[in-house]
Amino acid sequence: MMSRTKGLSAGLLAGLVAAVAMTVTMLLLACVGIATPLVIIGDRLSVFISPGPFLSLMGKVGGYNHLKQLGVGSTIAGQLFVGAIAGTIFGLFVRRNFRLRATVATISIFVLLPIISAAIALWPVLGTNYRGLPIDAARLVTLIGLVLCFFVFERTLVAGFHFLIRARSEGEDREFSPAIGRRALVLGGLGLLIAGGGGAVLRKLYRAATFSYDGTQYKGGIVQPITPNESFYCVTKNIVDPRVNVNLWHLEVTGLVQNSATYRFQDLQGFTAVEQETTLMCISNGLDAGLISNAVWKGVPLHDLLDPAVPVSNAARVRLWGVDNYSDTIPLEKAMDATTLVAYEMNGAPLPHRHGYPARVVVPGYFGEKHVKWLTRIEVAPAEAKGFYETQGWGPDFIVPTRSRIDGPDHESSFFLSKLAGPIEVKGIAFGGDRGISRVELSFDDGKTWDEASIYYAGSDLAWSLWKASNGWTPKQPGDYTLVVRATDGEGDVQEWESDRSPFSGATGFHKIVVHVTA
Ligand SMILES: Nc1nc2c(c(=O)[nH]1)N[C@H]1C(S)=C(S)[C@@H](COP(=O)(O)O)O[C@H]1N2
Ligand SMILES: [Mo]
Repeated sequence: MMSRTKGLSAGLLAGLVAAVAMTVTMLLLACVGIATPLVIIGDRLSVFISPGPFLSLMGKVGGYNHLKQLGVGSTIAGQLFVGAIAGTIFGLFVRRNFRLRATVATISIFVLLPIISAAIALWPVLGTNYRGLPIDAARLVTLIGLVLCFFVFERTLVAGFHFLIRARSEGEDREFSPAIGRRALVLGGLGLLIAGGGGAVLRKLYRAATFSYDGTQYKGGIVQPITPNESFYCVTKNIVDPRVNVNLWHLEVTGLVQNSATYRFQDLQGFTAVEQETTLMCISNGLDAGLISNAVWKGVPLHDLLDPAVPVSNAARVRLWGVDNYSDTIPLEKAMDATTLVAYEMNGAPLPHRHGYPARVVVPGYFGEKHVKWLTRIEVAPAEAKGFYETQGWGPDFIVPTRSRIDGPDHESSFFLSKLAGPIEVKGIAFGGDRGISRVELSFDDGKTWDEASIYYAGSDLAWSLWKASNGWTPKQPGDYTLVVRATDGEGDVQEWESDRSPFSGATGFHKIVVHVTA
């Protein structure tokens, strides 16, 4: 029997190296779009964090991107830690009976047991695939990937441990310590080499990650009636977004329907297409923020896919699934609305990857979350069905309230009366969900008096309008001016601050800016 310390340290080192090898396997799988615990653990856990703590956590770590990095980082650290502990226990145990090549036992403990626990714990998120495999196939592929990862762990642990203690197992007691020391160096070096390779893969993934564009805003002087695709605001829950291979991709219509169906991309293009200008806005868009953009979408009305499926009598909602395992629900009635689309083109181009290629949902008048990207399943569901953010506790109201924003001049900007060549241009946007915009007013005295602004671009009823101060703005005297804008929607309702609205149903109120005018 080898000494306790030797069993312990050999196990610890072998376990650590095995965990490194397993983590690198996961990174390689991630490169080909297979879901691994590195990212789906975060997806699995985030539904348990309600929006309040979620936002404050996000604030503490410095934003969504940092939260995502923290998630991956702690998963990797956790895996290395658990691997090292498992290796140590293995070492302590095997030192008593290491002559046993305990393959059945080690496979049971380090492959079967983890795969069963992972399958149970991660079941709801296993159907994730970043190349666009349909959900059931994705679940199988994710499980196979997990088996591979655990197998790499088990084989590396056993081989590493036996490599370290070989001198002893050959029955040679003398010079055991120097031999194990040298072998430890070799194994540790190998571990570092694998970790280095993993670092290279990690950097490659980092470049492909969403950190560079998640949270992109569209506001200020650059705002045009139609947002160019490259500038369209962007929000994603993912660390690396899907890059769907359209040949692997399917669109399923299932759930509470009489006829389930599966469509390929060409089938979608075979339906009569509609083109529709629609503005999207994120539920977390602040009063002055730019998580809002406008595009012309082309696609198939959702009801053309739901009609032939024939929803059954207890059908009440439609749950829309992305290949990234994101989901959200809309009322069946809204799904049947002629303007709710499965869109595959954006401003005349195929959907860009980050905006949901090959197809996304467009649900006019509802917050951005409902516009599910990388759509792969349309599930007709009962009334209690909930999506990703709904489970977190966002809502209960997902209908966009009327909002408006001043895009110019900038907040806290200064003007010299003496240097003004002409009136100051004051302009911005107004958005009334799917109700349109009928009027925009502007105040230069913090809402005491209001002037009519002119709408110089009236979008469709599903889109924003662009407005400006009719004759520009010529301040009469120096001072600090508070500019406020308010819009009236197509139904005649004036934008207001809704004091009783849940803080997780989107902000209401008015965008104000302060402008300094000096002599
Ligand atoms: N599949 C999937 N769809 C998704 C999301 C996501 O993370 N995954 N994010 C949602 C959110 S919160 C918003 S605001 C919009 C943003 O769409 P955009 O990035 O095309 O502007 O997509 C929604 N659809
Ligand atoms: Mo969003």
